[in-house]
Amino acid sequence: MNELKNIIDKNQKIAIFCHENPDGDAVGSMLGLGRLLEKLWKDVSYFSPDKPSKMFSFLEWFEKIKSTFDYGFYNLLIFVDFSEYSRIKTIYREKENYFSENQILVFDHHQMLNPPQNWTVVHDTQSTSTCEIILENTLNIREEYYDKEIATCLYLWLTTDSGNFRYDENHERILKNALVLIQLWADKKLIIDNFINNKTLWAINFLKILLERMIIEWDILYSYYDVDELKNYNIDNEQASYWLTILQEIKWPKVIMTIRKEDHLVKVSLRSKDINVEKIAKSFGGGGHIYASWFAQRIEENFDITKKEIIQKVQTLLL
Ligand SMILES: [Mn+2]
Repeated sequence: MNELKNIIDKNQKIAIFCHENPDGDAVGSMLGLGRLLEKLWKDVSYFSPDKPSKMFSFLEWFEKIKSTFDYGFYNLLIFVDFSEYSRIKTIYREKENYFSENQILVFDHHQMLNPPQNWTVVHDTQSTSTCEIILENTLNIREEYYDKEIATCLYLWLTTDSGNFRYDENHERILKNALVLIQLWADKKLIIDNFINNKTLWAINFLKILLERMIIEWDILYSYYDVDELKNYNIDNEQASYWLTILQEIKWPKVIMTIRKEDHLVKVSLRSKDINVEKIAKSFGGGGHIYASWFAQRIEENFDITKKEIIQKVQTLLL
């Protein structure tokens, strides 16, 4: 893509943003792309609306990610893994004009509605990750700058979002790209050791709570928590929601969910092996992937009532 090459060549001072509550795809694509740009002698800054989970802190350059933005001078702003201002709302709301006055480059795989005039978009909803889009669109123009660290960052999505090749449909494309990253010396062991095989006893104790609260209703299995509880276990949101991967290993339920209270919102993550949970999530105004999706609902009265309403609605959608 020549347009992409031109934009990168022309602009020196660059700020990269990921979405709030960043997942592996967001952190991996931000740090991987950022390192590639720094190797091209660009001046790169990294911003996240909130502090990324310490689960990703093993990545080199993780500490470069700042959670307050300076609204200073940049030639180019890059958005990775999101294409709606609502996903960087704490940064956006402070100075909305700033974003309409700057040149913006977007890498994303989520559904996108009419991008504004000042955006250049590298977009593929068929792709399961932004890491993959970045790899496919930059390796061909800048292969000589790729190194082990870039490949390791971009590999992160395969362990996190793709769950080590468990959640996705497009096996050929994913495995091909995994091979490309491995040939570029992506450190798969570093990621597995630090992301999978590293649970603290605190985190396991929290899993115990989730299992105790587990409820089975018809074809739905769910558990729930309040994010305020997490500080008792010394874990963050990303570490807590990781346990959904254990619940989803249970054989029979059609839909597996974790329901968490976060201030005045209820946030729901859905998993399935054979039901399109993306459709369910969309009917609540959320989104995601076919077998892994999420949505949020506002609490009107209290957490229990909202939780109950959500379960009932999901049940009717399953009929
Ligand atoms: Mn993503």
